[in-house]
Amino acid sequence: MTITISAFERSPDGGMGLARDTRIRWALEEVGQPYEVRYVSFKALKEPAHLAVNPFGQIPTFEEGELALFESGSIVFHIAQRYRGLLPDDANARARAITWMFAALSTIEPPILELQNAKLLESDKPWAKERLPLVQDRIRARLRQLVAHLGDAEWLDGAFSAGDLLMVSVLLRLRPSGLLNEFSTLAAFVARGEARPAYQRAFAAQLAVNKA
Ligand code: GTB
Repeated sequence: MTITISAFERSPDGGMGLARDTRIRWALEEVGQPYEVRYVSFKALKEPAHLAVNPFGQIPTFEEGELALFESGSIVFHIAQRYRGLLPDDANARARAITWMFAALSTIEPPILELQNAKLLESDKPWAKERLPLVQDRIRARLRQLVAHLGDAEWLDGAFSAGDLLMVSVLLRLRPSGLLNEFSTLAAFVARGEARPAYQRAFAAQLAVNKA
C-alpha cells in the first residue's frame, strides 16, 4: 500500500525544512519506506477533503490504505512502531525512547512555539518588548536541562531513536532565533541529526518542492 503524507504546497520558510512534514519525511527515510506527497494550499487545508483527514486543518497527515493519521508525533510513533529502525527492541529502552518523543513535543517544543508566537503574532503589542526576554529565558532554562542530560553522549538514550528525531526537529526551529547556537552541545546534537543520510534526503525532497 502507498503511504501518502501531506505538506504545504509552498512552505512559508521557503524550504528551510522547518514545517512539520520534514520530520515525517525523515522518519520514513530512516526506516526505508517510500512515500508520496499530497501538496496542499493554505486554502485547501481548511476545506472538507483535508479536514476529513485532519480536523484542525493542518499538515502533516499520513494516509495508508484505510488508515488516516494527523499529529506529527503520532505519525512518527506509528512509523517507528510499524517499521524497524527508530525504536529499540528492549522494552525498557523502547519506553525511554518514547519518553523522549513526548519530552520533545510536550516539554521542549511549547516554549519554542511561544517564542515564535511572540515574534510573529504579538510584536505589535505594547508589552511585546518586555515579554520577549521572559519567553527566551524559559527556553534557555529547558535547554540547560537538556544539555545536562545529554552531556557528552551522541544521542538522548543510547542508539539514535524516534526520540532524537523529534528532539532534533524541534530544536531546529530555534536556529533562526540564534538561541540554538548559545548551546554548543545542542548545536552539535542537531548537526549530528542533520548529517544523517535519511535527514539529508528528507530535507532535499522538501527543498526541491519549495525552490521549484
Ligand atoms: N501539533 C501538530 C503536529 O505536530 O502535527 C501541529 C501541526 C502544525 O502546526 N501544522 C502547521 C500548519 O499546518 C505547519 S507546521 N499550519 C497551517 C495552519 O494551521 O493553518 C508549523 C510550521 C509552519 C511554518 C513554518 N515555517 O515557515 O518556518 C514552520 C513550522
